[in-house]
Amino acid sequence: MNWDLDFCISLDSPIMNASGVMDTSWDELKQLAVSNTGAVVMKTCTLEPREGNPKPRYGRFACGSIQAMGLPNLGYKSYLEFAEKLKKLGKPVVASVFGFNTKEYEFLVSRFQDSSVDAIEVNLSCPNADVGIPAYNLELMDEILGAISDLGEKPIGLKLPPYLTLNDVDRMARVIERHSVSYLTLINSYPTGLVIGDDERPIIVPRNGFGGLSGDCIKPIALANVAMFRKKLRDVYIIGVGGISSGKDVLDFFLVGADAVQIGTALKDEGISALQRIEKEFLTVLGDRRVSDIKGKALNMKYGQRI
Ligand code: RRO
Repeated sequence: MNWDLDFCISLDSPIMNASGVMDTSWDELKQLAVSNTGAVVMKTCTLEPREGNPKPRYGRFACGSIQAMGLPNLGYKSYLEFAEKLKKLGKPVVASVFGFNTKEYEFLVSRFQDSSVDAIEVNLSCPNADVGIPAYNLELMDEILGAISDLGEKPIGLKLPPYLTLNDVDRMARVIERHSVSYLTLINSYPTGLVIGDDERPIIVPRNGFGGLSGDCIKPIALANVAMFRKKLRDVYIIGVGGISSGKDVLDFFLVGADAVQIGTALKDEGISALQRIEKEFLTVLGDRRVSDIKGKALNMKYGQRI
C-alpha cells in the first residue's frame, strides 16, 4: 500500500498503537510486530522496573476509559533488548521514556539514541507520576529539552498533555521551537477525571479514584490540540491520538493537520484486530484521495509547503 506519507521516519502505515496499550511485555510487543501497526510503539519505560499502582487501575465507562496505571514497565534495559529483537521482525520501533527528573530524561534518551529504535517518544505528560506533569511547566520543559534534544541522530518526539487555550499552546510552541524536536504526539490522557460506578464508589482504586481520561470523551480535545499546534508549529510533524476508533476518526485528525495517528482505547477494547479494521475503514472514507490531499483541509492549510 502506497500511503503517500510524510513523516520523520518511514512508517508501514499512518495508524499505529498508542504507547501504553498492548506494549509492555515481549508477548504483547511480538503481536504488534506482526500486526497492521505502522510502527511498534513501546510502553513508556523508566530507569527501574515498576509494578505500577494497585488494581483495579483501569476502568471503562460509556464514553471513554479512566486509568491510573502508575507507569508499570519492565525498566529501560528490557526495552533496549526488545527493540533489538523487534527490529528483526521488520517494523519501525519507537521507544517511550519517562524521567523523574531532567538527569533521568537525559540518561534514558542517550541510551535509546545508542539503540536499535527508529525514534524516541519522550513522555512529558504522564498524569500518574507523583512528580507532576513536566509539560505544564515552561521552564522545566526548556531545561529537559535542552538536555535531550541533541544527544544523537534519532528523531525525538514529545508526548504532550492537552492544553486548554491557544495562548498555552503558543507559549509551549515557543519553547519547543528552540530545540531539535521532530514530532509531537498529541495528546496523552486528559490528566484528571473521576468516574463513579454502580456501587457508588470510584471505578478505579489508586489515587482516590482520580485518573487519566481517554477514548471518545477526549476526541474533541485531542483534535483541538492537534489543530492548535499545527497552526503554531508548521515544521514539526504531529501524531494525533485520543478517541480514535473508526476510519472517520482517523480522517478527522488528518483534516486538522496530523501526519499520523495512534490508537489506544479501541486497541484495549478490541485487541489487535482494531488496527486492521480502522485502517480498512479509513481507506474507505479516504476514497481515491491521497493522504496529502486531505491534511489540514478542515483548517484551510496548504500542505507540502511546510513553512
Ligand atoms: O502508566 C501510566 O499511568 C500512564 C502513562 Br506512563 C501515560 O503516559 N499516560 C497515562 O495516562 N498513564
